[in-house]
Amino acid sequence: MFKKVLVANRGEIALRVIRACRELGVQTVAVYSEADRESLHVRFADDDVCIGPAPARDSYLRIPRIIAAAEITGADAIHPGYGFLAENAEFAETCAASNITFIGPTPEQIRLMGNKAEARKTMQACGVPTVPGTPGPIDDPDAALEFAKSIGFPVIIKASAGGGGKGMRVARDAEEFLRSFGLARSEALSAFGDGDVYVEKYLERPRHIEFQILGDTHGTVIHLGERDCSIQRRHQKLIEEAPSPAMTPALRAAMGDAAVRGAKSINYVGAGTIEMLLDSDGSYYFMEMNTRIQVEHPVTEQLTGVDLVKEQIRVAAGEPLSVSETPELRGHVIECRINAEDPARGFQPSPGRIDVFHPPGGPGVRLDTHAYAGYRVPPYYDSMIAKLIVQGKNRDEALRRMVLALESFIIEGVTTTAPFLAKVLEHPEFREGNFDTKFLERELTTILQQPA
Ligand code: MV4
Repeated sequence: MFKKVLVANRGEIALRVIRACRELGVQTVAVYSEADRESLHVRFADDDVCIGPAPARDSYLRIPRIIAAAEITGADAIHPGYGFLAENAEFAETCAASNITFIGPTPEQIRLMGNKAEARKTMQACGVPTVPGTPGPIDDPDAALEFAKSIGFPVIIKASAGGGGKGMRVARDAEEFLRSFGLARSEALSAFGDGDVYVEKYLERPRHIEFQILGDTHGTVIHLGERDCSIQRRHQKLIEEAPSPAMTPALRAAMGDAAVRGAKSINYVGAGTIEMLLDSDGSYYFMEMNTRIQVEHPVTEQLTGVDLVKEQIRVAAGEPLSVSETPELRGHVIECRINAEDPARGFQPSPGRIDVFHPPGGPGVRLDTHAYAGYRVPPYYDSMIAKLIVQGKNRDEALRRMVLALESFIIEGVTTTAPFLAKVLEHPEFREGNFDTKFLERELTTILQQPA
């Protein structure tokens, strides 16, 4: 096992990783920007190093500074958390070159899945269904248009180097396609330094279903069930739950098999997520693979009883997974991401001092947060201040517990999305489990107009 792990992140995930290290008897190092000096991850770690000014590009994204912090403190491994450098193949390579274990998959696996067109090909090669689309990147507008006509409109143009909704454009006819195609290519080039795009049939109202994967260096790859992440706004997930209300045991077996087959085909090591689209007719397609621990991982932890962050650390140290098959899925789990944002003002960030902080509790309630009374939410990073995770014996009990937990969560000083989330949970279509990736966009004004 490692002696000392450097946590290359901030906020709630840095705390989450420090806790897992503690349980494993591993020492920890926090790195922090000048804006995070007062953060809990700095206080909870055994050692801490300031790595630069507030902007992430000058601190949390600076590879040489993080490597130097590990060397100075004698850390033998680095956990990247999510975001920042978590899916940066060059960072994983630099760790290896410095004799530091990167807690995650190999640089090759990160790079392969980071290219969404290559990831599609890899999945097709092992029989995982993908949305009908071009065999790879396509650069000639006329050839691309001919292809779009052959599969039929609407289509979606996606950047190979994109992902998570960045660099996507939907086209509903030939004229719009030609306009969007050129724009998509130049946007991809300026955003990612790679102008490659590919074209897929656009599914109008799919559900976003993702499978949690764990692999070890001994050849075991398993899935831990799905999460339904269809409740999103501008590609930011707001609510995640498991099991998916759209799932059946037979569909889970088929989709889970496909996810494991895909991960096995690249000898995947560590925690990863296979994102799929589930169409209203029950057909499902691989969309992309995330090679990191995800924000919503606690949903799966509560449903299965498996500590995913401890598994990541064990696997990186060469140990076998502590579970060899999909565990029993226990009841129903929902997660709400609580952001310091004002829904009434277009979800504008609401940074500042949290004056009062009274967290909810009770049976089946978990709160992953770095916030406390007196904490100042900095304006430099994403605005998530807490993840509220609630479990019940079934979906109805989990929903009731979540509404009560949101209503009894007292936060003063910053505006949060908690009251908005409670209203989403009370929407009749959400209650019925009848929603898709377009639900929030469609119902936003109705929900905003509801009284609290
Ligand atoms: C799609 C799609 C429909 N058809 N691809 C969004 C994130 C990125 N992983 C890919 N995404 C999508 N890809 C095809 N062929 C729908 C989404 C999608 C989405 C699209 C528009 C608005 C919100 C969305 C939420 C989830 C997924």
